Amino acid sequence: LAHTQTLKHIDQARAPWKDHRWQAAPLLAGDAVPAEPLREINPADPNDSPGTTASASHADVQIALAAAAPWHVPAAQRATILNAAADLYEAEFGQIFAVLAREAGKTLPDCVAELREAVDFLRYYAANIPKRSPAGRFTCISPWNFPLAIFTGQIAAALATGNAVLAKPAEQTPLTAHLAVTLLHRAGVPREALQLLPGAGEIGAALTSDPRVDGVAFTGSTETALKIRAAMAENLTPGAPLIAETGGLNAMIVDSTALTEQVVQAIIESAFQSAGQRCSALRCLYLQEDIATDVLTMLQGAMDTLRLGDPWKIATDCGPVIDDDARANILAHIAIARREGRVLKELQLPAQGTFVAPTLIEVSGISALEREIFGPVLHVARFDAADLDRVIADINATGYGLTFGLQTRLDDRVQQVSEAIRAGNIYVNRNQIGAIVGSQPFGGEALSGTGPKAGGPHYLPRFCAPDRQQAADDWSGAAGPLSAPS
Ligand code: UN1
Repeated sequence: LAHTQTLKHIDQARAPWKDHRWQAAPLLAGDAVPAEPLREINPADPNDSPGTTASASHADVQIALAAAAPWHVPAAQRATILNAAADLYEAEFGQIFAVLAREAGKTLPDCVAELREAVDFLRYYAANIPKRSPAGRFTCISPWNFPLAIFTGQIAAALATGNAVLAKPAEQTPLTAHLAVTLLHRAGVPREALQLLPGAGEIGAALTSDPRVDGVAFTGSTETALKIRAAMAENLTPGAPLIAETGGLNAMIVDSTALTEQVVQAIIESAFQSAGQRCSALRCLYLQEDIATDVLTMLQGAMDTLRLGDPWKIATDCGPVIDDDARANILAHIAIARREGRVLKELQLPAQGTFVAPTLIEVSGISALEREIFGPVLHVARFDAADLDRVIADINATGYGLTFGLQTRLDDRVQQVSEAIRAGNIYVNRNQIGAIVGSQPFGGEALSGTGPKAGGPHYLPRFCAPDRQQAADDWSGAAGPLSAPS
């Protein structure tokens, strides 16, 4: 009953925002150059527009860079203001859930998780400010898949340490970003310390290749991270930090001692929650031969119970993918598998909206995947106990190292496999999405990111003025951040 009442409460808080039109525009410490606003579309319903966006221009980038000023107040005052912003986020949960659903296609459980994570970032960083000077001007470039949590996490880290932030949200989710920045300003963050520049990749490029920028936080594709690193090396002061969280090709190994019902639940959540649009999501499932047929039967049964549809509906498990381009990209991949007769299961699609049906595809192994498929597509391979070392080698050979899941009841195997797998986050006997700020910091290795992990103790120091020797060591790339696999 308590649960039902909570849902009713959420529903009531969201209701006034069902037909609201939000507006996104540059929020600068100066006057922006007016631009023609473009209409945004709800990915679940092409007839619904959540609002309009006026993008930032190159002139706006110049205005923002000239006006940016580090947040020179005592750390305790910054902490008070970031905590006040967290309070405002919580108070505005109805509006936040509504914009997340209508702009990003987020289901209610995803909205709850996203607000929780954003608030946790604000409070965690506010409570852990190091006694060091800020880097200076920090560009934060965030992805559409966590338009509130990752957007807020980057900004909160840069602000907590006293930087001036230039925030470039994903092109697909400017409305959520605009609302977030409005709340941060209302809580007391000065405009000079936090400016918003919605726009396409070229705005991000301008904000990462100007010598006035002292550091960059980026979450998105590995390809873009490599371009940013090159642009920074050419234009920025040597040692300027790049904190990148990028893609993954994440695997889970299930051995024959695992608890099968628990495994099926963990697989469903890891592969299909958020319509598979998390960089942490499970892409390739390895089942030990002895139990593979049983697990696959249960998994397909569990997929049948997934409710695919309007994310505004409380019962929906799986919403749309972000836009037409994303859908076309995923469907092209499924089409190849279908032609090769490898599709084991595919659900029915809703009549409209940019949906991709949760799909199960058989593969020989992870090396058959050429790229990260960012959607509700799960690949499954079988392995024999004697092949475990080869499976681990294949997973490491992808060059990525973001998340990894292991399901087993053998303690020795937990030890052995987690030492052998290269991944930033290894999860044992649970799902492999949903890192927790403070207790499970999130980040990748190798092609999956530079570290340090967000929501962990080493993150904030990277937003501070580097000590020169440390900076030289970092930049030499000795640890191989974003290096290609050897
Ligand atoms: C991402 O998908 O870009 O562990 C990051 C999770 C999230 C982080 C995912 N907190 O699912």
